[in-house]
Amino acid sequence: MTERATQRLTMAQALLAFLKNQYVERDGQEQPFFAGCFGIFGHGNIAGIGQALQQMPEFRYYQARNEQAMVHSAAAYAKTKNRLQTFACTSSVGPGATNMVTGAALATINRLPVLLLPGDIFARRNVAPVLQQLESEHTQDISVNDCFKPVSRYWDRITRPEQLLTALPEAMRVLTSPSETGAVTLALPEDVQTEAYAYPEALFDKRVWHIPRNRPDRSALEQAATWIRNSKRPLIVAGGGVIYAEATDILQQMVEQTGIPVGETMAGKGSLHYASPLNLGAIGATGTFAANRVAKEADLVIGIGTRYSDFTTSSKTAFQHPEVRFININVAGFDAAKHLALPLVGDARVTLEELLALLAGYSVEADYRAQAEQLHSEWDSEVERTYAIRHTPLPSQGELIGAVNELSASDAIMVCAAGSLPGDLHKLWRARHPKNYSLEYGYSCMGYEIAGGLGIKMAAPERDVYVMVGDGSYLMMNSEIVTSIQEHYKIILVLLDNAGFKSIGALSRSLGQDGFGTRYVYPRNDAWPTDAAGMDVQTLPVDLAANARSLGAHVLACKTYEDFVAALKTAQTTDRTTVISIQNDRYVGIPNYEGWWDVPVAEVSEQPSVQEARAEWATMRAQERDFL
Ligand SMILES: Cc1ncc(C[n+]2csc(CCOP(=O)(O)OP(=O)(O)O)c2C)c(N)n1
Ligand SMILES: [Mg+2]
Repeated sequence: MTERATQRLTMAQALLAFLKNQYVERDGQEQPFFAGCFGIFGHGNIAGIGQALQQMPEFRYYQARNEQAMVHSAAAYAKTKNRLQTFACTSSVGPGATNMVTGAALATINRLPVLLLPGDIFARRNVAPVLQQLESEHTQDISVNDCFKPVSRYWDRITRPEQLLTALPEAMRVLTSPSETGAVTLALPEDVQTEAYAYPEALFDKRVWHIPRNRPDRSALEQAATWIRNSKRPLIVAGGGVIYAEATDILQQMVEQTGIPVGETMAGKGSLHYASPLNLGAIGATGTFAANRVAKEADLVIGIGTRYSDFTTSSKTAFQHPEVRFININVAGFDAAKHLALPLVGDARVTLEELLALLAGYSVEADYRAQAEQLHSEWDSEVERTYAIRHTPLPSQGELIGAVNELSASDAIMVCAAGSLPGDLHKLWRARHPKNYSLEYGYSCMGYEIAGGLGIKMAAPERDVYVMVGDGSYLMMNSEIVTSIQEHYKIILVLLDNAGFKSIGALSRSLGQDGFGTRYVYPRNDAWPTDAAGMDVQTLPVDLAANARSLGAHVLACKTYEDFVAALKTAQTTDRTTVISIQNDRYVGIPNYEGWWDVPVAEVSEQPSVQEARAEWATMRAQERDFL
């Protein structure tokens, strides 16, 4: 037997030495898969991963403020890099670890690769309970890190150093798989991280993971072409997969050649330039009247890279043609099969190339194309109208969105995640390139915005990054302003303060509940003032501009639309993270344009407003389709 070459390293050192040598390649372009490691140290990782990072400065360590935030930064980075590069994230045991669970869920829902390395309780157990250990009287084989199982696409616990030899290739397979990717969690007991093992040298060889562009089944493709040729009113629903697969050019070619109009999902917005005459804009609950009218009568829906969330389908009410059927192009068989579609399981770009070749000479009827183009231009006028509103004394959100859109460079990236902004932006933002509109709407996680903006800026330092964030999200997590200052990644933060939850306030009113629990005001007589209290409320003594300033940001506080425009121009010239704060009106909303979202209303209530809302809900609920 030949003796294999080995290297004696701690488990943590071996893990990082492996990660450093992992590369990916797509379309012949190769790059390292990991850009470094975010981390917050405690006893659960300082002597293991911490020591290894210290010893390996070429695998760059980034200090974060909050473990949840660092996972958001990593996910946003991966999103911007079309999932071809990401970060590892190291935490201590216990609270540091469980802080990452929300980030893991977000990454997995959005199909974004992140590698999570939570510290874990001692494998040798004799000193238990270690500080922060949650014990179980039924088993010693459990820790809080088991919480990562449902939110990870691959989960493992490394209880012996040599288990890395089998765990790491699996972790990489999942992280680099377009269909399986998401959070990968390797729980690392704090003692095992520091233990040495003679690792085979081959573990540290440079390894290049090919990212495939899989092609769908040929007969399914031919059938899809026949279905398209036979349809009268086909509609494309463009999802995030179009952008990740870099299929935007071929999509545009397909649209021009066939005349099939396009509605865009939250993740898919930017698939086509907003001015493209067959781009009907946002589809679904937060959609445009253009996309929603065409969806209603479509007899064939071609979903590309979409998971058909309830926002996209208006809770299954968007597609009302009695014979409507679906063709789904998706790397994941799971998504391709939704709505009992004809599944084209494959990469969006190569699938569209093959499909387009089969559609040579085909185009929709001229009337249909003209109708779609007409709707596109009517919608564009509606955006224009909304951008031009000058509401006083407090500006409207629509005009502020318009200002950011019009004053930002066309290659900038706008980031958002939760609140009333995503719906308004989905409708109103004029996306000028595939990365212009970066919404996290899979998990719609309040607190993602600033951390996400940082990750995006790290992925695209040459571009301006505009983080649009509500006061609620800002209060939930603004800590990464500090990291952005520390690492000299400048983000421009547009903070829209409406003293509470404008979005959930409006939702609450639509359910007959009068905004209960959604205003940032003092309780009165031990009760919550609803919207009925009007201005007769005591507001909170909170100064978010001062808060941002205290974290080291440059702050521009504005009152009027004119101040805001001036601040946007100034923000482009500052040397560090800049916060533009402005109050806006809780009650001036962007209308619903023929979309719907199923939020069930209480079946029993003493309030007539709730009873009415329930009756209205029941009529819409009846329109939900099964697609069998
Ligand atoms: C972590 C998290 N908690 C709760 C929610 C539910 N939620 C959605 S929007 C929202 C209010 C957001 O407030 P703000 O950021 O001020 O935005 P606004 O609605 O005022 O535009 C809440 C509580 C969420 N999306 N994420
Ligand atoms: Mg708010």
